[in-house]
This record gives sequence, structure tokens and C-alpha cells, in this order.
Amino acid sequence: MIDSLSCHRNPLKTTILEVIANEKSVIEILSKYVEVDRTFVERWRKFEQIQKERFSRVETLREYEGWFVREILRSSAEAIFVSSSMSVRYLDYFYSEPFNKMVFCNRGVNGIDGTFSTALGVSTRKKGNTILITGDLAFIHDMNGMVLAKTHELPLVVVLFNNDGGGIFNYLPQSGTETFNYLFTTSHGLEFESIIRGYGHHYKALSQGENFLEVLNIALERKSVTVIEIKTDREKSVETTKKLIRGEM
Ligand SMILES: Cc1ncc(C[n+]2csc(CCOP(=O)(O)OP(=O)(O)O)c2C)c(N)n1
Repeated sequence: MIDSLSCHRNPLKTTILEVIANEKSVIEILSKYVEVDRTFVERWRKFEQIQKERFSRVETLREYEGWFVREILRSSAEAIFVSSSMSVRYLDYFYSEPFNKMVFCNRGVNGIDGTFSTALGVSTRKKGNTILITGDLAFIHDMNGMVLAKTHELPLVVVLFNNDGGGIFNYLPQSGTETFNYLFTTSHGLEFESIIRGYGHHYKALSQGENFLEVLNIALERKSVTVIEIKTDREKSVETTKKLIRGEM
């Protein structure tokens, strides 16, 4: 691993050689000694372009998480915190240019713990508003972070994709087996409106046909916590993602 930042990105200790140096300089030096397949970069770029075009079909899929993520990028927020699991993947797949937001996430160890509190930390920056994009399990994991938001009067807009459990597991081959929900998805059936209001925060269920960007920008003006809940369907989302990746949409 070549890393100019020297910030220990090797938590599992699986990298055997860590070179702390400027990446470009190391590549330049190495290319004097090793024959470089220059077509590799071209092929890589070509595939990236093809995939980008396939993902751009998301523009018409108004019930799919990727579509909401694109809209969030068009909002007036200055920073986005994306939760682990599918949220960070949706951002990675469906970001569109120009990309004028600061993005924070929890890659590396990939935990879903501490999500709300970390996003709250991001929201303490002096200027600009923050949006947290999260799934329901990650949200539940750190729900008591909402107390801190109240006592410290911190602003945060949460876009909560509620698919009643961990949707990422639907991509596994075990999906559909008898004990799958019990062991993987862990559906909970929680009713978020009363929970969020119980903490003293604003809640909004997004209904079909509502102007999402408008709802988002109103919430961003508020300077307190608003949770916008969007109910999604795990199975449909997996099907859509797979079709987009294969270029079948
Ligand atoms: C602290 C912690 N516990 C368990 C996991 C394993 N895990 C990875 S993704 C995931 C499901 C997350 O579900 P949700 O937040 O609803 O997001 P979705 O998969 O629906 O996008 C779980 C439990 C983890 N990453 N971190």
C-alpha cells in the first residue's frame, strides 16, 4: 500500500508492505523498472464510463433509494454523512456531477454503530447544514444520539430509508432461505413517527408524489433535527440495483 497521508489505513493488518510516500512519485519511479500495461487504464476508464451511463437511468426511478440520493446532492446542504451498508453504496453508485458537498462516512471498519452521533458531530461545523442518509437498523443502533441533539440544540436532517431491516443482506445467496429473516434481515416493525416525536424532534413521512427536494430544503432551514422517513421495499431495490448494474433498465 502506498499512502502519502500516513494515517494507518490497515486495521486488519493484512497489508504486508506500507510505503509512506507521494503516490505519483512512487508510480513514476516504479514504471522505470516494471513494464506497465497502459491499456489497462484505458479499459478501466471505458468500463467506468459505461457503468456511469447505466447508473444515470436512475433519473426516472422515483421510488428507488438511488434516485433520492441524487436529489439529496441537489439540495442546499453543505455536508452529507452516509451510513454504512447500502447508503454509502448508493452514494458511490449514483453521485452526479457537479459534486459540491463534503461527504463523511465510516469506511474501513464499516460499523453501523454510532451513526447518528457521528453525523451530529459533523453538524457542529460553524456553517452549512448536514444531511444524514441512513438505513433503519443503523438508525436504531444509535437512537439515543437524539437525546444529545436535543440537549445541545444541534441541527441535522436525517433521510431514513426504512426497509424494515438490513436490506444489504438480500444480496446474499442465503436470501430467501427459511431462517433468513431471523438470522440476517432482523425485521423489527418499529413505528418511527412516535419514537422521533418522543425525543422531541420533527418527523415527516414522505408520501408518494410529494416534492422531495422541497421537503428536504424546508427541513434544512429548521436548525433542529428533522427525520424524513422514506419507506422502501428490500426486494424491489435489490432487483433495481442489479438491473442498473447490468444495464437492463
Ligand atoms: C456495529 C455493527 N453491527 C453489525 C454490523 C453488520 N451489518 C452490516 S450492514 C447491516 C445492516 C444495516 O441495515 P440498515 O442500516 O437498515 O441498512 P440497509 O442494509 O437496509 O441499507 C448490519 C447489521 C455492522 N456493520 N456493524
